Amino acid sequence: MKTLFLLLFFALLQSAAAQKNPSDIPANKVVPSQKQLDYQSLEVVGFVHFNMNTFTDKEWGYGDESPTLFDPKKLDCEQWVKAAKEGGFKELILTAKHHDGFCLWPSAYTEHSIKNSPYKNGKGDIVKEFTEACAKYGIKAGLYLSPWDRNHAGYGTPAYLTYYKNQLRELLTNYGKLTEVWFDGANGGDGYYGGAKETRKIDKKGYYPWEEIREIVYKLQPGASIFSDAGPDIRWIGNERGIAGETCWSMLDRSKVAVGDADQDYLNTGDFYGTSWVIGQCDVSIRKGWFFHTADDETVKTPSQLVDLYYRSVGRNAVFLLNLPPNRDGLFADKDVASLKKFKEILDKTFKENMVANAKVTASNQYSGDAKFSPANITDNDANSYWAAAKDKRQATLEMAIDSTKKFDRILLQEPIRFGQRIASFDIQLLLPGGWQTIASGTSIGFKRLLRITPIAGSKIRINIRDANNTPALANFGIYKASGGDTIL
Ligand code: FUL
Repeated sequence: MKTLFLLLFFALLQSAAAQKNPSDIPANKVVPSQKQLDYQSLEVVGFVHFNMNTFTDKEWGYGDESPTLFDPKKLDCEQWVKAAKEGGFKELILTAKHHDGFCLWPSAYTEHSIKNSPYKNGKGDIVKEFTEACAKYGIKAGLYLSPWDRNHAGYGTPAYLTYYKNQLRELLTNYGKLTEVWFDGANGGDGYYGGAKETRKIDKKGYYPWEEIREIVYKLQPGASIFSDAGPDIRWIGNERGIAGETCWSMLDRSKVAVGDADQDYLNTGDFYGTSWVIGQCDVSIRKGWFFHTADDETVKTPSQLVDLYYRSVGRNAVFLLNLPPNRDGLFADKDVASLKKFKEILDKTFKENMVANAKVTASNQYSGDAKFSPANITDNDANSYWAAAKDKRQATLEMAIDSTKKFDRILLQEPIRFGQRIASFDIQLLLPGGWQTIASGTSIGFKRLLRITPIAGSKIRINIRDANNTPALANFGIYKASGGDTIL
């Protein structure tokens, strides 16, 4: 009797809890992993192209450069990390080995490394200094290990693949926690190759054992995301200008892409029908080249140019990967550092005040009467809470009153992407004295969509969701006034 009573009591408790916390909307078939959700929320990450090319003034070394040329006199990885942090960067990725094959760590598998350079009399290890500096300042660390190696005699044969995997294991084992491993698809063919000095063509689809390489990464660094043209976690956005497609799906059909052999337009927009979740990453350099060249000093991107790129990358559902190349001393140049700092200041200022924070929102329909799906959730500045439309609906409108005396020119929308990327088409409308007017339109939203318009004010704003691949849902909505420096439309 007593047991029965207890059982009944717990059953009642459970059902009360269920009502308090009704189940979420059903997720799409294609959703991000927790690792991808975490990665996407980093928004801005940095590349550090620093290696032999820094000393030879090249972009692609041939592979015959003498290690004695590598000699950064004032190298300070903490300076890099501090500057990146001040710029709002959440991760840095170092080129441990670029195409010329020179290694920034004393690899046991080659003499073509820092151990034969004057740097710290051959006792240095820049991968170590870098990863330790990242850990010290709480910034995530990633590594780039070029698959193409113009120094190695065995490049193109199975011997090189063994070498490559050994190097990968060294990097993944000896340097603490990594959050990203970057696999470059570039391959120009010719090189030194141990003195052969010839052109070597590899079978783009068959040479590298990508499946095995991925297993090595996941086994040794389960927290690391893998970047390549083909993902699987993060994909190239298809250009080196830092710009995602106006329409940018995180979904991709991975059978259509291969490392070093992918349709750039396809990567740029992703695939509405894609069967895998692969985050778009927009890489671009703060200077003309990927490596530091004094001749590029005038090309350092201004803070407003960087802000513009933020809108075209993060604001289009991708991650912004900005390259910051240290100079020959081994330091970021002052001009680059100043640009980064201002970049963050501008963005912080623009997005400081959401003019619809905590606004009362009404929706044309709602998933259920429960507060869990309430339209109020889109203005609560919490990316986890969300509004969802009624089951089986693909369209909805959400409306709120706004201060008609205050102009705004930036609009933010976020989907709760843990349920998949759903919204395919939307308009933003404003109530003006003459009636409703469409002030912005878009297709995909995803993790974050930012729209820039000329300053305008109205008495009500409406989000008109026109199409979706499942019950549409929104996590956040905001309108803002751009700050000084945030000027490019
Ligand atoms: C390219 C490389 O060839 C460039 O040198 C640079 O590393 C860039 C990020 O990727 O494919």
